[in-house]
Amino acid sequence: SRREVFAVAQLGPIHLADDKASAVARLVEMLREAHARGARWVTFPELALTTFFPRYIYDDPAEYDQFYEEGLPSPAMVPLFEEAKRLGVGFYLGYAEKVTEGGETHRFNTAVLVSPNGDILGKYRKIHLPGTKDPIGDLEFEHLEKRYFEVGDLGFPTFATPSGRFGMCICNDRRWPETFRTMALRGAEVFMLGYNTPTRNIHHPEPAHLREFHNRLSLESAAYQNGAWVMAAAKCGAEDGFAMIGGSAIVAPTGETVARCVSEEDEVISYACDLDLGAYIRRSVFDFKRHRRPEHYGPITGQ
Ligand code: CDT
Repeated sequence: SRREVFAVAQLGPIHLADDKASAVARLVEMLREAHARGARWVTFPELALTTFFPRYIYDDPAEYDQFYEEGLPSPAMVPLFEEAKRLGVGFYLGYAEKVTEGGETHRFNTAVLVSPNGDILGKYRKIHLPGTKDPIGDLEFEHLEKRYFEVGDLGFPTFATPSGRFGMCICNDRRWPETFRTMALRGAEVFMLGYNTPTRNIHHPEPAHLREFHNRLSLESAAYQNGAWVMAAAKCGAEDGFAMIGGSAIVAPTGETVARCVSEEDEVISYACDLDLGAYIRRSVFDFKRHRRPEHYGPITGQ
């Protein structure tokens, strides 16, 4: 077996008035707790440095640029990068990324993967952006990810790490089986993801319990159908009164949830994951080479 302790660090609310330094201090505290439990890797949430700002309407980049990071590590991230390197803990971190290349500015909803020795292994830029570009006029809040982010341009890469091959995705990506299958076909044994999921679906009225159920269903099916571990970290609780679900979880390749947060606050969960556990699934029922029939999957690849 190949056992390694993985942690998921759930964040409670970050309010609009909270500064990035206080958010990063909370991440560092959870990193230390994860390290004290023997964790080699920590998964933090999507947009982990700020409130979930796509709920608000801004027109001018001068108003919303405050939420983005430039460079890696950005100045705000430095304490986390330094402490993680000192402790020898690798991590996944979600953040709003602003890049200027060739005189053009781009904004993405991004996650970075950092190795336990402090090397930046790579980035993922969110591909399935939910919500709208223009406000829908909901009385409570909006979901304007298409306004504040471009569709990710890096595909679904996977990364060789000292503990195996990992893939990353972000929030809404977890609802799409193509996300995980693409990474699994590229050899991923661990999927890391962060999320901010409003408790109320403003686009479709549905019973409240479905939000939690669909989160869990997506994580467990992704794990089982690809024979991989899933590390899923929520930012949750009520940010300035806007409620988001918790339910951060570690899911085994059997599809079984082995650890789950019980609060809607900052909370660390961990598990000694056997990375060989998925191998029998990938050798048997989901041996892609022997059993997949891509010649019959035309519509999925747009053929
Ligand atoms: N952050 C994010 O992607 N949230 C979405 C909300 C969907 S409702 C517009 C999610 O899939 O959880």
